[in-house]
Amino acid sequence: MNTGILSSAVSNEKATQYVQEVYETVVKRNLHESEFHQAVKEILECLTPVFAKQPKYMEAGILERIVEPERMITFRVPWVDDQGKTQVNRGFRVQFNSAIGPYKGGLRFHPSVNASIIKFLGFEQIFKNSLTGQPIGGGKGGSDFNPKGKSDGEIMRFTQSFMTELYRHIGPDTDVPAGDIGVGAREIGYLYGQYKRIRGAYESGVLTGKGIVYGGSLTRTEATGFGCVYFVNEMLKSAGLSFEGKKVVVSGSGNVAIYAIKKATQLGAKVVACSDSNGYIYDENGIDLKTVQRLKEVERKRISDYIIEHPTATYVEGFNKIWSIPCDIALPCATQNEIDEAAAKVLVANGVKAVGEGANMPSTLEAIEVFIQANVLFGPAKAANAGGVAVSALEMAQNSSRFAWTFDEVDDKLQTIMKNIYENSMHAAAEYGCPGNLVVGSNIAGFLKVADAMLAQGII
Ligand code: NDP
Ligand code: 2IT
Repeated sequence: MNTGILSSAVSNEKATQYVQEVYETVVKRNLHESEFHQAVKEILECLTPVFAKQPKYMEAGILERIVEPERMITFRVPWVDDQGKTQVNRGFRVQFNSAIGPYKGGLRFHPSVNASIIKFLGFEQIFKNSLTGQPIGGGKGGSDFNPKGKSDGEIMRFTQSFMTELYRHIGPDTDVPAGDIGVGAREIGYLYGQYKRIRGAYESGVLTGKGIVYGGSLTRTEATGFGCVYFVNEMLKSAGLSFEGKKVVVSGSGNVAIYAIKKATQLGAKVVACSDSNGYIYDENGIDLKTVQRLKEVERKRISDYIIEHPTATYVEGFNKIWSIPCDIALPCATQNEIDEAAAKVLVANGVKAVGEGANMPSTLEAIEVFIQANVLFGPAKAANAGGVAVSALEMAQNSSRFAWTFDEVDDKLQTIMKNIYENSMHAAAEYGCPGNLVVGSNIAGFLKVADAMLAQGII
């Protein structure tokens, strides 16, 4: 299972064999779940030096347990469309690991959602949440429901039906969902309303990403995109660089992409391109974010409409063609596996200096290897996009205290958290023999806290 991510780390035969055996069991037990296999493979390989140095984790079977979700829930979601026809979707919630806190992680509504996607996201979430330094376990959920082209009424009826089953599995101290692809402020509002109605209690902390008027946190909307840029800024600083004057390409045009574009621009960069699942826009004057926000957040239109208002910009059809644009900094903020080996090679050939993953697992294992071999500053997803869930945990803290912080207070905390994640990951990478490798460092730093909690809590 050698992916090439772990070039110089200290390992030994016993640790390598242990990791290999656990990986093979995961593949056998979760047949055809390629995204889940990919996420497990990356993490397990990076952990080999930990088992070599500290066999106690092997002896307690931490790995065998951590790759198996504590619970995986699947359920029917029936709803009636605007034509009066009955529709049925499948709902999921994986409650992966609660060693350090209640399960925490978003909900994704997208037709591609299946058990593999939910499990890869839930598995990543364990280590990401641990990295934030906050007391949150790992979970994820969603549905294969496609929100595109649906009326507000259809979205509400589907979402209410989804919560009518989900409510019995979640709670402020058990499992706290939030948004992800296809689940934003509107969906969280409907989900919260239905939960409150069924439970008959105002449990603010059961969901995060709520509207400000009913218990949401300032800066949560911005947190993932801002946090990703703060993280990349730390990487750039270490190399004596900054965002000032840099040419940036951001994929996607959803929640993460929009606020990554905003912060990168505030720090002096020029963001020349962004995309949706159909194609990308290129504007050499720098993307006009107000137009993108109105098109995607309010009118829910295609990104191609940008050129109607900005005729000097160009639109190119095709999902991941955006990586052929020469840039200094690439921020993939759309979806998994959007940068493959070929795209990574083109980015490197075009002189990319830094890549910050705003999306979850946007680079394939082969693409990551290309970046690492080329000494590109590489910020892996579970570190670079942890700002969203970190501010979600701050939202939970505010809900528990029945108190709200200002935008700047939350933003300051977010900046500190992103800096800590960077430093802790760099430290772990150096300690385990891969200095500067943030993929190895973030996996190890995220793992150790969860593993120690699992050790302390016995075989459960
Ligand atoms: P949104 O739904 O707001 O936006 C998603 C964007 O990515 C849209 O531009 C969408 O295009 C595009 N996209 C989605 N799925 C695909 C696909 N299968 N193929 C091509 N393009 C696609 O989601 P978010 O911005 O919230 O999420 C983006 C990424 O960031 C995801 O990987 C998510 O897991 C991750 N993330 C999100 C966090 C958050 O707080 N929201 C936190 C941490 C990570 P289109 O409009 O055409 O669908
Ligand atoms: O992938 C992620 O970290 C998210 N979608 C955010 C999760 C959260 O609970 O805020």
